Amino acid sequence: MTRAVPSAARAILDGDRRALARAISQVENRDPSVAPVVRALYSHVRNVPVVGIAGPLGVGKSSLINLLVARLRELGRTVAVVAVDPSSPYSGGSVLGDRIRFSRRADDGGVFFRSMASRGEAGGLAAATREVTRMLAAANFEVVLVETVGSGQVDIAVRDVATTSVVVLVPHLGDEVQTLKAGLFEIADVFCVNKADLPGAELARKDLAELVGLAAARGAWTPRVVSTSTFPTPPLGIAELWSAIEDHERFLDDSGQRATEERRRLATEIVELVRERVGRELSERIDRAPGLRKLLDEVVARRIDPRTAAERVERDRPRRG
Ligand SMILES: Nc1nc2c(ncn2[C@@H]2O[C@H](COP(=O)(O)OP(=O)(O)OP(=O)(O)O)[C@@H](O)[C@H]2O)c(=O)[nH]1
Ligand SMILES: [Mg+2]
Repeated sequence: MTRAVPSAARAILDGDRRALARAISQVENRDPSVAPVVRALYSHVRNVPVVGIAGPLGVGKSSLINLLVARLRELGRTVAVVAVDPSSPYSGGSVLGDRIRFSRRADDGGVFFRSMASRGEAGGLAAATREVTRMLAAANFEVVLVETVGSGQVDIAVRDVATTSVVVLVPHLGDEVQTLKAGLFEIADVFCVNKADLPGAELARKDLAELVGLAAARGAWTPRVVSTSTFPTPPLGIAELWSAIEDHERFLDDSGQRATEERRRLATEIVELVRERVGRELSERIDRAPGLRKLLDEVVARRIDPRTAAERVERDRPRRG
Protein backbone atom coordinates (compact mmCIF):
# COMPACT_ATOMS: atom_id res chain seq x y z
CA MET A 1 0.00 0.00 0.00
CA THR A 2 1.44 3.34 -0.92
CA ARG A 3 0.33 6.59 0.60
CA ALA A 4 1.00 10.12 -0.49
CA VAL A 5 3.78 11.79 1.48
CA PRO A 6 2.19 14.72 3.32
CA SER A 7 3.78 18.05 2.42
CA ALA A 8 4.69 18.64 6.08
CA ALA A 9 6.80 15.46 6.05
CA ARG A 10 8.51 16.52 2.80
CA ALA A 11 9.27 19.91 4.33
CA ILE A 12 10.74 18.34 7.46
CA LEU A 13 12.96 16.04 5.38
CA ASP A 14 14.09 19.11 3.42
CA GLY A 15 15.19 20.87 6.60
CA ASP A 16 12.22 23.21 7.11
CA ARG A 17 12.50 24.09 10.82
CA ARG A 18 9.06 25.67 11.09
CA ALA A 19 7.40 22.55 9.74
CA LEU A 20 9.46 20.55 12.23
CA ALA A 21 8.45 22.77 15.15
CA ARG A 22 4.80 22.55 14.15
CA ALA A 23 4.84 18.76 13.93
CA ILE A 24 6.56 18.54 17.32
CA SER A 25 3.80 20.68 18.86
CA GLN A 26 1.22 18.35 17.39
CA VAL A 27 2.94 15.32 18.91
CA GLU A 28 3.21 17.17 22.22
CA ASN A 29 -0.50 17.98 22.15
CA ARG A 30 -1.41 14.42 21.12
CA ASP A 31 -3.02 15.86 18.00
CA PRO A 32 -4.09 12.84 15.93
CA SER A 33 -3.77 14.78 12.66
CA VAL A 34 0.02 14.43 12.89
CA ALA A 35 -0.22 10.65 12.33
CA PRO A 36 0.30 10.74 8.52
CA VAL A 37 3.43 12.88 9.02
CA VAL A 38 4.84 10.52 11.65
CA ARG A 39 4.08 7.58 9.38
CA ALA A 40 5.72 9.14 6.33
CA LEU A 41 8.87 10.07 8.25
CA TYR A 42 9.39 6.70 9.89
CA SER A 43 11.30 5.03 7.07
CA HIS A 44 13.65 8.05 6.92
CA VAL A 45 14.74 7.74 10.55
CA ARG A 46 18.40 6.89 11.04
CA ASN A 47 19.88 5.41 14.21
CA VAL A 48 21.39 8.48 15.78
CA PRO A 49 22.67 8.69 19.35
CA VAL A 50 19.85 9.83 21.63
CA VAL A 51 21.54 10.93 24.82
CA GLY A 52 19.41 11.32 27.94
CA ILE A 53 20.73 13.77 30.52
CA ALA A 54 18.98 13.04 33.81
CA GLY A 55 19.52 13.92 37.43
CA PRO A 56 18.20 15.89 40.39
CA LEU A 57 17.17 19.55 40.22
CA GLY A 58 19.84 22.12 39.62
CA VAL A 59 22.83 19.82 39.19
CA GLY A 60 23.77 21.56 35.94
CA LYS A 61 22.07 19.51 33.23
CA SER A 62 21.18 22.51 31.05
CA SER A 63 24.64 24.03 31.51
CA LEU A 64 26.24 20.74 30.46
CA ILE A 65 23.97 20.47 27.45
CA ASN A 66 24.96 23.94 26.33
CA LEU A 67 28.61 22.95 26.44
CA LEU A 68 28.00 19.56 24.82
CA VAL A 69 26.26 21.38 21.97
CA ALA A 70 29.29 23.63 21.58
CA ARG A 71 31.59 20.57 21.63
CA LEU A 72 29.49 18.76 19.02
CA ARG A 73 29.47 21.81 16.77
CA GLU A 74 33.28 21.92 17.10
CA LEU A 75 33.30 18.30 15.92
CA GLY A 76 31.10 19.31 12.98
CA ARG A 77 28.03 17.39 14.17
CA THR A 78 24.52 18.79 14.00
CA VAL A 79 22.57 18.50 17.24
CA ALA A 80 19.01 18.82 18.51
CA VAL A 81 18.05 19.29 22.16
CA VAL A 82 14.74 18.34 23.74
CA ALA A 83 14.09 19.47 27.32
CA VAL A 84 11.27 17.67 29.06
CA ASP A 85 9.64 19.60 31.89
CA PRO A 86 7.71 17.55 34.38
CA SER A 87 4.36 19.14 35.09
CA SER A 88 3.12 19.09 38.60
CA PRO A 89 0.22 16.67 39.06
CA TYR A 90 -1.22 19.12 41.62
CA SER A 91 -1.23 22.41 39.76
CA GLY A 92 -1.26 20.97 36.27
CA GLY A 93 1.27 23.64 35.40
CA SER A 94 4.84 23.36 34.30
CA VAL A 95 7.05 23.79 37.35
CA LEU A 96 10.26 24.51 35.56
CA GLY A 97 9.14 25.94 32.27
CA ASP A 98 11.04 29.15 32.72
CA ARG A 99 14.20 27.70 34.14
CA ILE A 100 15.81 26.50 31.00
CA ARG A 101 18.61 28.79 30.12
CA PHE A 102 19.91 27.47 26.86
CA SER A 103 21.76 29.92 24.78
CA ARG A 104 19.78 30.25 21.60
CA ARG A 105 22.44 30.12 18.88
CA ALA A 106 19.73 31.58 16.73
CA ASP A 107 21.70 31.75 13.52
CA ASP A 108 23.23 28.27 13.67
CA GLY A 109 21.07 25.98 11.51
CA GLY A 110 22.97 22.97 12.84
CA VAL A 111 21.37 23.31 16.27
CA PHE A 112 17.74 22.99 17.30
CA PHE A 113 16.35 23.53 20.81
CA ARG A 114 12.91 22.58 21.93
CA SER A 115 11.22 22.12 25.28
CA MET A 116 8.23 19.87 25.75
CA ALA A 117 5.71 20.04 28.55
CA SER A 118 5.14 16.63 30.00
CA ARG A 119 1.47 15.84 29.91
CA GLY A 120 0.12 12.58 31.14
CA GLU A 121 2.10 9.72 32.58
CA ALA A 122 5.77 8.96 32.29
CA GLY A 123 5.08 6.13 29.85
CA GLY A 124 3.01 8.29 27.51
CA LEU A 125 5.60 11.01 27.80
CA ALA A 126 8.34 8.61 26.81
CA ALA A 127 6.36 7.54 23.74
CA ALA A 128 5.78 11.16 22.67
CA THR A 129 9.41 12.05 23.28
CA ARG A 130 10.54 9.11 21.17
CA GLU A 131 8.30 10.23 18.34
CA VAL A 132 9.91 13.66 18.58
CA THR A 133 13.48 12.31 18.67
CA ARG A 134 12.74 10.31 15.53
CA MET A 135 11.41 13.41 13.79
CA LEU A 136 14.66 15.15 14.68
CA ALA A 137 16.67 12.25 13.28
CA ALA A 138 14.59 12.32 10.10
CA ALA A 139 15.27 16.07 9.90
CA ASN A 140 18.95 15.12 9.70
CA PHE A 141 20.18 15.96 13.18
CA GLU A 142 23.12 13.71 13.93
CA VAL A 143 22.83 13.73 17.72
CA VAL A 144 19.77 14.26 19.93
CA LEU A 145 20.19 15.33 23.57
CA VAL A 146 17.23 14.96 25.93
CA GLU A 147 17.14 16.71 29.30
CA THR A 148 14.72 15.36 31.89
CA VAL A 149 14.25 16.83 35.31
CA GLY A 150 13.83 15.72 38.84
CA SER A 151 11.05 13.28 39.46
CA GLY A 152 12.35 9.74 39.62
CA GLN A 153 9.56 8.45 37.41
CA VAL A 154 10.38 10.71 34.52
CA ASP A 155 14.07 10.02 34.97
CA ILE A 156 13.53 6.32 34.81
CA ALA A 157 11.55 6.67 31.59
CA VAL A 158 14.79 8.04 30.11
CA ARG A 159 15.82 4.44 29.44
CA ASP A 160 12.80 4.09 27.19
CA VAL A 161 13.95 7.08 25.17
CA ALA A 162 17.73 7.32 25.17
CA THR A 163 20.38 5.09 23.65
CA THR A 164 22.86 6.43 26.22
CA SER A 165 21.72 7.66 29.63
CA VAL A 166 23.87 10.14 31.52
CA VAL A 167 23.05 10.68 35.19
CA VAL A 168 24.36 13.99 36.51
CA LEU A 169 25.22 14.35 40.19
CA VAL A 170 27.12 16.89 42.26
CA PRO A 171 29.65 16.62 45.14
CA HIS A 172 28.32 15.73 48.59
CA LEU A 173 26.52 12.69 47.45
CA GLY A 174 24.62 12.12 50.70
CA ASP A 175 21.14 12.50 49.26
CA GLU A 176 22.06 11.33 45.84
CA VAL A 177 23.30 7.99 47.09
CA GLN A 178 19.75 7.41 48.27
CA THR A 179 18.49 8.40 44.85
CA LEU A 180 20.86 5.88 43.34
CA LYS A 181 19.47 3.15 45.50
CA ALA A 182 16.00 4.24 44.43
CA GLY A 183 16.84 3.36 40.86
CA LEU A 184 18.90 6.02 39.13
CA PHE A 185 21.86 3.70 39.42
CA GLU A 186 20.34 1.20 37.05
CA ILE A 187 19.70 3.69 34.30
CA ALA A 188 23.17 5.26 34.08
CA ASP A 189 25.55 4.36 31.27
CA VAL A 190 27.64 7.37 32.23
CA PHE A 191 27.82 9.17 35.57
CA CYS A 192 28.76 12.80 35.44
CA VAL A 193 29.92 14.44 38.67
CA ASN A 194 29.32 18.09 37.80
CA LYS A 195 30.39 21.17 39.79
CA ALA A 196 33.85 19.65 40.10
CA ASP A 197 34.99 23.13 41.10
CA LEU A 198 33.26 22.63 44.46
CA PRO A 199 34.97 20.98 47.42
CA GLY A 200 34.48 17.23 47.72
CA ALA A 201 34.28 16.59 43.96
CA GLU A 202 37.20 14.19 43.82
CA LEU A 203 35.86 12.22 46.76
CA ALA A 204 32.43 12.04 45.11
CA ARG A 205 33.97 10.75 41.91
CA LYS A 206 35.91 8.06 43.79
CA ASP A 207 32.84 7.01 45.77
CA LEU A 208 30.84 6.65 42.61
CA ALA A 209 33.59 4.78 40.80
CA GLU A 210 33.66 2.38 43.72
CA LEU A 211 29.88 1.89 43.66
CA VAL A 212 30.02 1.27 39.93
CA GLY A 213 32.79 -1.29 40.46
CA LEU A 214 30.71 -3.12 43.06
CA ALA A 215 27.58 -3.29 40.95
CA ALA A 216 27.24 -6.21 38.60
CA ALA A 217 28.16 -5.20 35.06
CA ARG A 218 25.06 -4.67 33.00
CA GLY A 219 25.43 -6.47 29.71
CA ALA A 220 29.24 -6.18 29.86
CA TRP A 221 29.19 -2.37 29.92
CA THR A 222 30.67 -0.85 33.04
CA PRO A 223 29.24 2.64 33.56
CA ARG A 224 31.84 5.38 33.20
CA VAL A 225 32.35 8.12 35.76
CA VAL A 226 33.38 11.55 34.48
CA SER A 227 33.97 14.82 36.37
CA THR A 228 32.89 18.10 34.81
CA SER A 229 32.61 21.74 35.65
CA THR A 230 30.64 24.16 33.53
CA PHE A 231 31.36 27.13 35.74
CA PRO A 232 33.36 29.17 36.55
CA THR A 233 35.15 29.31 33.26
CA PRO A 234 36.95 27.58 31.73
CA PRO A 235 34.76 24.48 31.61
CA LEU A 236 36.32 21.15 32.51
CA GLY A 237 35.69 17.60 31.35
CA ILE A 238 33.25 18.29 28.51
CA ALA A 239 35.33 16.54 25.85
CA GLU A 240 35.76 13.57 28.24
CA LEU A 241 32.01 13.47 28.85
CA TRP A 242 31.33 13.32 25.12
CA SER A 243 33.99 10.60 24.66
CA ALA A 244 32.38 8.49 27.38
CA ILE A 245 29.02 8.85 25.61
CA GLU A 246 30.60 7.91 22.28
CA ASP A 247 32.32 4.90 23.84
CA HIS A 248 28.96 3.67 25.02
CA GLU A 249 27.43 4.25 21.59
CA ARG A 250 30.28 2.23 20.03
CA PHE A 251 29.73 -0.51 22.60
CA LEU A 252 26.05 -0.69 21.56
CA ASP A 253 27.11 -1.33 17.96
CA ASP A 254 29.96 -3.74 18.70
CA SER A 255 27.93 -5.85 21.13
CA GLY A 256 24.75 -5.93 19.06
CA GLN A 257 22.86 -4.39 21.96
CA ARG A 258 21.69 -1.42 19.93
CA ALA A 259 19.31 -3.64 18.00
CA THR A 260 18.15 -5.58 21.08
CA GLU A 261 17.45 -2.43 23.06
CA GLU A 262 15.72 -0.68 20.19
CA ARG A 263 13.43 -3.67 19.84
CA ARG A 264 12.63 -3.51 23.56
CA ARG A 265 11.98 0.25 23.37
CA LEU A 266 9.72 -0.12 20.35
CA ALA A 267 7.73 -2.84 22.10
CA THR A 268 7.31 -0.58 25.13
CA GLU A 269 6.32 2.30 22.90
CA ILE A 270 3.60 0.31 21.15
CA VAL A 271 2.21 -0.84 24.49
CA GLU A 272 2.19 2.74 25.79
CA LEU A 273 0.48 4.07 22.66
CA VAL A 274 -2.23 1.45 22.93
CA ARG A 275 -2.61 2.07 26.67
CA GLU A 276 -2.95 5.79 26.07
CA ARG A 277 -5.38 5.47 23.19
CA VAL A 278 -7.57 2.75 24.69
CA GLY A 279 -7.54 4.50 28.05
CA ARG A 280 -8.56 7.82 26.56
CA GLU A 281 -11.28 6.27 24.44
CA LEU A 282 -12.68 4.32 27.37
CA SER A 283 -12.62 7.32 29.72
CA GLU A 284 -14.69 9.21 27.18
CA ARG A 285 -17.21 6.39 26.74
CA ILE A 286 -17.54 4.81 30.17
CA ASP A 287 -20.32 7.06 31.39
CA ARG A 288 -21.80 7.86 27.95
CA ALA A 289 -22.10 4.78 25.77
CA PRO A 290 -25.35 3.03 26.78
CA GLY A 291 -23.84 -0.45 27.35
CA LEU A 292 -20.99 0.91 29.40
CA ARG A 293 -23.27 3.17 31.40
CA LYS A 294 -25.39 0.19 32.32
CA LEU A 295 -22.32 -1.74 33.37
CA LEU A 296 -21.18 1.21 35.50
CA ASP A 297 -24.67 1.38 37.07
CA GLU A 298 -24.33 -2.26 38.06
CA VAL A 299 -20.95 -1.56 39.68
CA VAL A 300 -22.32 1.47 41.52
CA ALA A 301 -25.21 -0.69 42.80
CA ARG A 302 -22.60 -3.23 44.03
CA ARG A 303 -24.01 -5.99 41.84
CA ILE A 304 -20.77 -6.29 39.85
CA ASP A 305 -17.32 -5.52 41.20
CA PRO A 306 -14.96 -3.26 39.22
CA ARG A 307 -12.60 -6.11 38.39
CA THR A 308 -15.35 -8.16 36.78
CA ALA A 309 -16.59 -5.06 34.94
CA ALA A 310 -13.07 -4.44 33.59
CA GLU A 311 -12.89 -8.04 32.37
CA ARG A 312 -16.18 -7.62 30.53
CA VAL A 313 -15.05 -4.39 28.91
CA GLU A 314 -11.89 -6.11 27.78
CA ARG A 315 -13.73 -9.20 26.54
CA ASP A 316 -15.95 -7.05 24.36
CA ARG A 317 -12.99 -5.44 22.62
CA PRO A 318 -12.09 -6.90 19.22
CA ARG A 319 -8.87 -8.93 19.42
CA ARG A 320 -5.94 -9.51 17.17
CA GLY A 321 -3.02 -11.95 16.98
N1 LIG B 1 29.74 25.85 40.89
C1 LIG B 1 29.16 25.39 39.80
N2 LIG B 1 27.89 25.73 39.51
C2 LIG B 1 27.33 25.23 38.40
C3 LIG B 1 28.01 24.34 37.54
N3 LIG B 1 27.18 24.00 36.51
C4 LIG B 1 26.02 24.63 36.74
N4 LIG B 1 26.09 25.38 37.87
C5 LIG B 1 25.06 26.23 38.44
O1 LIG B 1 24.00 25.41 38.93
C6 LIG B 1 22.74 26.03 38.71
C7 LIG B 1 21.82 25.11 37.96
O2 LIG B 1 22.31 24.91 36.64
P1 LIG B 1 21.41 24.33 35.47
O3 LIG B 1 22.31 24.07 34.31
O4 LIG B 1 20.22 25.16 35.27
O5 LIG B 1 20.99 22.96 36.14
P2 LIG B 1 19.84 21.96 35.69
O6 LIG B 1 20.24 20.62 36.22
O7 LIG B 1 19.57 22.06 34.24
O8 LIG B 1 18.62 22.54 36.51
P3 LIG B 1 17.06 22.12 36.36
O9 LIG B 1 16.76 22.00 34.90
O10 LIG B 1 16.34 23.24 37.02
O11 LIG B 1 16.95 20.81 37.11
C8 LIG B 1 23.03 27.34 37.99
O12 LIG B 1 23.06 28.37 38.91
C9 LIG B 1 24.42 27.10 37.40
O13 LIG B 1 25.13 28.31 37.22
C10 LIG B 1 29.37 24.01 37.85
O14 LIG B 1 30.06 23.26 37.16
N5 LIG B 1 29.88 24.56 39.00
MG1 LIG C 1 17.72 22.42 33.23
